Amino acid sequence: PSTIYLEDYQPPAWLVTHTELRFELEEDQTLVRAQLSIQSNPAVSDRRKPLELLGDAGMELCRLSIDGQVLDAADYQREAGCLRIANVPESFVLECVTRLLPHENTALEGLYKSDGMFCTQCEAEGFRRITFFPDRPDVMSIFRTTLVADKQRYPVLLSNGNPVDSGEDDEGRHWVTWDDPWPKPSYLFALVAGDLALLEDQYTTASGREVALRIYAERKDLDKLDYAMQALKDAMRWDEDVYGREYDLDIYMIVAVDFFNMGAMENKGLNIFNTSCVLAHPQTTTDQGFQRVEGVVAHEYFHNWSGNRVTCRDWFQLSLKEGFTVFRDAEFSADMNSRTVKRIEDVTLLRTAQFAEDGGPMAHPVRPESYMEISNFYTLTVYEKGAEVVRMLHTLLGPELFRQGSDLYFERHDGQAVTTDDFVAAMETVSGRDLSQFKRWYSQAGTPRLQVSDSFDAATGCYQLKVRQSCPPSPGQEHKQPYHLPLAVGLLAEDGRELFAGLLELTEEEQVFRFDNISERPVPSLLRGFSAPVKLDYDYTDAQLLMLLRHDTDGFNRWDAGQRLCIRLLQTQIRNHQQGVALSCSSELIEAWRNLLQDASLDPAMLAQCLRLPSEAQLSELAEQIDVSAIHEAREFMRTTLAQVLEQEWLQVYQRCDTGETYSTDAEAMGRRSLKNLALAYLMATGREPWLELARQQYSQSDNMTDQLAALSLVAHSDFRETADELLQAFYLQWQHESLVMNQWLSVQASDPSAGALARVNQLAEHPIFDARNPNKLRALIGGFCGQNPMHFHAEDGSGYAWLADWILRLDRQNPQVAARLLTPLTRWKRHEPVRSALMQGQLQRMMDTAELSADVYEVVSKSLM
Ligand code: B3K
Ligand code: ZN
Repeated sequence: PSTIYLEDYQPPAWLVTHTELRFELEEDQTLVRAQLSIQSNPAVSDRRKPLELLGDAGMELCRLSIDGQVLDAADYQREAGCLRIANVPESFVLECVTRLLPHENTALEGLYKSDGMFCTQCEAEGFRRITFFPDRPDVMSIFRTTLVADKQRYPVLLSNGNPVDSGEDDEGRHWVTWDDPWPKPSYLFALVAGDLALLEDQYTTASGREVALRIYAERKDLDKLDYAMQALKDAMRWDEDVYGREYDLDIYMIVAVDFFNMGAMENKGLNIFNTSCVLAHPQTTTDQGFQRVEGVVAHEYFHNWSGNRVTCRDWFQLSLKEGFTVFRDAEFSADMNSRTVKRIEDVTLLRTAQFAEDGGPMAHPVRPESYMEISNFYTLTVYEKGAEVVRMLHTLLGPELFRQGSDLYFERHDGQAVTTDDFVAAMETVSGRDLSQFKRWYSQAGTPRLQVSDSFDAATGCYQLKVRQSCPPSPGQEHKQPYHLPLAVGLLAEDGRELFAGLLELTEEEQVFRFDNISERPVPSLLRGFSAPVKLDYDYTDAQLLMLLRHDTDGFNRWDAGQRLCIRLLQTQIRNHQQGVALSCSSELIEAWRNLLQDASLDPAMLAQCLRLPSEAQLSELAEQIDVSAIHEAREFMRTTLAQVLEQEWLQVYQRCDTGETYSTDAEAMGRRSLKNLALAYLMATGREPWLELARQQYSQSDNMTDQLAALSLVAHSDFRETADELLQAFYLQWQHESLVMNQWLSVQASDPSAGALARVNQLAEHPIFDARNPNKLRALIGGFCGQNPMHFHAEDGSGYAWLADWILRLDRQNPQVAARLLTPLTRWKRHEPVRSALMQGQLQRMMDTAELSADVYEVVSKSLM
């Protein structure tokens, strides 16, 4: 596979003003007739360039004509992925007929079938699997689409925009024509054909436009659509209130499909969603699931402006729409639920997975400079770090200027395909600030580190903070320039009084900030709210962290102080384990936790966050060199100790939160459930029988999936094997017809740390509910084992690594995108201790030596081995 570079970007020589498509959808084939109104791009001087259309090498071309004149094979050249026609007029209509085999499309890109219905996924480069087209986001076209299909099998025929015509013939087929008035890139094209049930609602926009809201799903899932509908209406209102953005078509549609490579897709007016991100019902969906549905529905809706009306010039600019939209959906969720808890969750993901990506072989800037396969760049860096970059702009400018900047951005670029520079330029215009140094966040990869030290002169009342910033090398970037970043800081007195709160701006490699009239030596509360995506070192004493945990006025930093303390203690125990020293747990931590547990005034959701130990994945990210067993043993030791010593307190918390209320998804009820289930987890960690009974009772008496699944997974992961098998079997019998619940059943077992895990996952792979063509099932089983079961995936004999490599090689022929994604755990091989590191490398090498890897897997494997 070849590498594409940002610096090679050239504007398109040819534009497509109108695109007319006709799909004849049949069981054994689909014929696509495309009529493209093409004209040379007036902005590009070299008009004699040949016309180049992109089209997948495997796609069958049946007919090609220009202005009605059929071309024969001598009139064009077709080579790997490209169709070239020389000597075309300045403007013309190209007609092209292709034959597709959607039922054989297992890559789930382009037109494919999911459980008997037709659907599409075109971002990033799927449209070229449907017809020949300049399939790049800076070619925007007006689409008119006709779908023809058997009326009985496919009563519902959908595409972007509004239905403008329909009819039927006397052979049982019917057709519908859809018109989308907004010019759009081909990646936003979509169609759906199937036998679907519908939940309908209405929304009136701020300016009075009536919008029909339609969510389609299989009939059996009709009762699981209300929550998504409410989330959609909330998101529409929020975008009007917070960004002044209204919806711009008469219909907004969401379709739920079971076979989908990612979460969802923002196709204009016709979002297509993974069922896991739209279906929600208290009995089958956990609280986390509900929140994901709310967040993803909002995310895709927000793309209508940040992505669709203003889109990306090229795929290097992906974070222009993704980073901004993730920031928007995070703020929406923060407004709908608990702001601090949402922030804690997002930062935990960033610190665990994005920091790991930043420190690994696939590290890339928020705006990458090159790629082999763009699908590999839908990453935590582009999405989550990209959102942090937008958040920093919001922090630096303040909410009012930021809003002015976003208004200007949408106004300047409506209907255009633009760059991250254009986004920042709008922010510069409204603020009058020079953000050129800030833009290094887009071009430099790696996680910056801040080293902070301080001094206090009691005689003069002068306190100084010295901040040094650095950023480690990343592939292709040896040396980094200093970043411009907002550092939110508070200074607290010993008794918790706040002596100062404000925002510092860091621009130099080393900078000293001076505070006068400080009455006593303060404890600094640094990087409040995680104001920049960096690692921060300051040499806190345990006592200072305990003080911050008790008194910090910044909720995020209160939590973070507790985490820092735990991490430090855990790191000591990891070392002890490695050196054969007996493990111990500090009495200060136990007392601090006892205080937290007894303080009934604390918000349960926050309390649950504070009492959760950092995950093994996060401890791995922080380790100099990853020692999977030492990390596991140290964390288990700490967990069990806290469980045993505070057993009575955990029970009281459990009882306090077990209110018997009927299920509701409001933030407080969710907070109580999360604390209750955390308490149950600690009780179970004592290994004592009464708590098994309590868990079993919760399992059988709960009226919702959150409590049921929490109890199930605690029992399933315990040493009480008999009860574990019993509940797993009961759960299976109860939910075998709910595909999404069965995914949970698979992941609970795949992540079970008890002996024999590999044999268990192998058995599950043969189970009738498992389907190796369904990405959700693959993520549950393979992702669950390799990502959630470290002790077994990293078994010392290398069996886990070989198992994953076997799967990757098998899946690569079927679905390269999913295969490349599942590969992630192996890419971290250099970070592990020598024995495992060599075993992981061995499996990567084995894949590398296999002929015919997809571009997706090849890119990840080859870069990992470099
Ligand atoms: N834009 C899509 C992601 C498409 C991924 C293609 N491999 C979903 C989203 O971010 O909203
Ligand atoms: Zn997105």
